Amino acid sequence: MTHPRMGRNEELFARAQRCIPGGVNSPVRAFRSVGGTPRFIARAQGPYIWDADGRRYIDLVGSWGPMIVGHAHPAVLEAVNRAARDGLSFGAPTEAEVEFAERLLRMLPSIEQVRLVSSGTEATMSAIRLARGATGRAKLIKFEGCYHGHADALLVKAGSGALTFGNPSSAGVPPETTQHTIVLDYNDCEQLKDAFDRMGAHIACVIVEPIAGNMNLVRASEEFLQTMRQLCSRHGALLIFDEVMTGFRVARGGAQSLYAIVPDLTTLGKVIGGGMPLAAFGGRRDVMAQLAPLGPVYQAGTLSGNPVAVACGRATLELVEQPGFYETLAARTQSLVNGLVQEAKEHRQAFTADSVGSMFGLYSSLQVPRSFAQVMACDKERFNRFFHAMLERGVYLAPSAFEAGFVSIQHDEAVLAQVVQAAHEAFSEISR
Ligand code: KE4
Repeated sequence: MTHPRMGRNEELFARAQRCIPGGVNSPVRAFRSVGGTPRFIARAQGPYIWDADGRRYIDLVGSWGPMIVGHAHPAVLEAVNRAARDGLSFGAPTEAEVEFAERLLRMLPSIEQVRLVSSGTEATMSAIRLARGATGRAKLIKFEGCYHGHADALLVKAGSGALTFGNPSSAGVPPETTQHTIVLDYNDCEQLKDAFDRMGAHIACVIVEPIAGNMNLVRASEEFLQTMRQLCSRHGALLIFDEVMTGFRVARGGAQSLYAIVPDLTTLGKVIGGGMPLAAFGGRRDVMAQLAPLGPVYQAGTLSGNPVAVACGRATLELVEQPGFYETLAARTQSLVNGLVQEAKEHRQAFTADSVGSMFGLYSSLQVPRSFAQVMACDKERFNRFFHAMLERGVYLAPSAFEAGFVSIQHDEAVLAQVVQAAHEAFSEISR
């Protein structure tokens, strides 16, 4: 199935670039990694999105994670409309926020208290400030390939040596802002032990994606996370699980339930907002008590706990808590991965795939990567050819070889079979 020449998308992209930097409000949307013109989405429903030319795609990005119940779910829209009719924002506490906070505490027992914010970046930025305030220490450890939003202290690439402090990975971030950020290799226990041996008394926190999704999907080893937990406890540092992507995505209890590790703080976003601006950070009561107005660590937000966003998130979490939701979703995602791997093999294409719950990785490589270096060794050009061959066949993959993909409960077997059929044709095309 090929599509007529693009019209409206190119028109809109040209117009957008005149008034918005790069024509997008978030860089990855610009298709610069895969080339070509980004699709301007006009509407979405269930597993589908439609672009400005009216072309339909099976959506495997799901707004980068939030749309786990599918687009425009009737129950979610009804909840949003009902809340909106009662007003959009009050800048005052509401019962809905209390109920939502109680729901989060019930779903993630490691969270004893929680604060709602409006984006994942705000959640991680606040969690780091809180960790630094609660411990009185400045240093933080993150891992190359993990993304935690765009707060200054986190826009850091690995220094020349593993233990040198991070260098800013963005202009506009003064070196003194990142001088306390140590960047280590993901899944490298020796580097972690070495960092704590040398600086344990100065480390406020370790922040990690317990299953990485921002360098494509890379699973943490049990040993890596257990070592991290032990070292933080021994040295009085706080362990922050950034579950903005994995929370309520990889399992009902997030990645922390899969690894049976109790972090000191957890950050959440995406799924908990159901597509609206809602994120959160929470954890140990003694640590959260350091936050204003109780304690000395300041954090605030005009739209924090916004009633309409909370209604959207609540309706979404009510749906994901239904019996069998995660089991069904994981099984379907596994069947998609199996189908893609099978098609790659049949076409002798060096692709493989992996999934955890309804988050999946598709790698232009013969091995499932377990490190940032292995991800970087993937054949990006080959991925890009496959990406466009799939796009032409009505399947919208993440527009980067280094991003995870997402399946919703509305992607039933018939829809996923269409994805596998498109892959059959796409692999055949790029094999020519
Ligand atoms: P936001 O500020 O984009 O809501 O969340 C930042 C964030 C924090 N932590 C993790 C683990 C995340 O994955 C993210 C955001 N993820 C990207 C997807 N690669 C958002 C997409 C984008 O930047 O447009």
